[in-house]
Amino acid sequence: MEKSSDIIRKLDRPVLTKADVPYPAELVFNAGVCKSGEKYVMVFRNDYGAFDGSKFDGTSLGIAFSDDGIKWDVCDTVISLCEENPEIKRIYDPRLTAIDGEIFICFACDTKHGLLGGVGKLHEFKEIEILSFLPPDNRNLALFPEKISGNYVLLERPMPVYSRGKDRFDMWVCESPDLIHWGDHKLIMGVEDVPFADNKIGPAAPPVKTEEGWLTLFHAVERDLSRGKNGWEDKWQKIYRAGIMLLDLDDPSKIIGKSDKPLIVCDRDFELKNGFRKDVIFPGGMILEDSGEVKIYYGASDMVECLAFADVKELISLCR
Ligand code: BMA
Repeated sequence: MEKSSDIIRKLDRPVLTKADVPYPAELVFNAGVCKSGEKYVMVFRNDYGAFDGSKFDGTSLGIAFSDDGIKWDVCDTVISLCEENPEIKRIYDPRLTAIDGEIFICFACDTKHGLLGGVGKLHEFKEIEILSFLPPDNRNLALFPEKISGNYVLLERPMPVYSRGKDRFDMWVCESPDLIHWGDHKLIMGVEDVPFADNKIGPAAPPVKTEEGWLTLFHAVERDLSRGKNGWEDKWQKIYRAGIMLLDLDDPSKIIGKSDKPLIVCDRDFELKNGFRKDVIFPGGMILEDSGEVKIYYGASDMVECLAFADVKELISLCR
């Protein structure tokens, strides 16, 4: 079986599952994580209710806190939007970024007129004030934890169906003075630049600053047409893996180096067994500790949230 990189040490169980959630929950995955003071904060996706063969009754965003990033307490209320918006069908796949004591949240948003990437501010760990949307179709936004050359910087993944052919989506970056107006969009990396992707790639967790560059996770998707039933649906042909690269500190559209091998793949029973969509690794959170330890939070098989550890120097070496 394919293995994750040798420098990855996985927690021997998921870090969060539906059993930890005090309200109806089925799939608990694709979380965003950041630190707020001494506490770790997690916002996770919960698909709940009955499964009709293609989707669940509903999707909500739950919130949890931890003192060590490993043992989590889930709050008994979910996150809501400050204002109702009849266009919005659901929001999901959150990524959290703490800047100057405030927590910003990027999320995917299904609307009646397309898929949007949203940027918002999290108020009192309860409500999201939506600040801006990237035009459809776009998803997988991740906000850098500080301004670069005076602007906020956002990783994005537009979905150009006509010009690139279906499902051939690449990784981009853009800037904003105020988190509302976005521009100067630049390509960072195409699907063809990742040896373990032939379908699409996309941003994962918000990048982490190191002396040598922005340590940046991404997800990479390969499609295997010989695959049949791999989970709850009749057919699931995609394989999602996590990759790692280093972006230039002053110009994050420039790649300093990247690993040509996957960093994290599904290689544990608890990531694979009974998975909703098997062989999916979808990282949404990365924390660099003072000790040099890096915590990587990732959804596994669209079913549970998991945690892997690595050393920051080893991650950088892998990229170089
Ligand atoms: C992507 C997103 C993620 C999901 C992944 C694998 O397109 O919808 O939420 O984890 O597919 O199913």
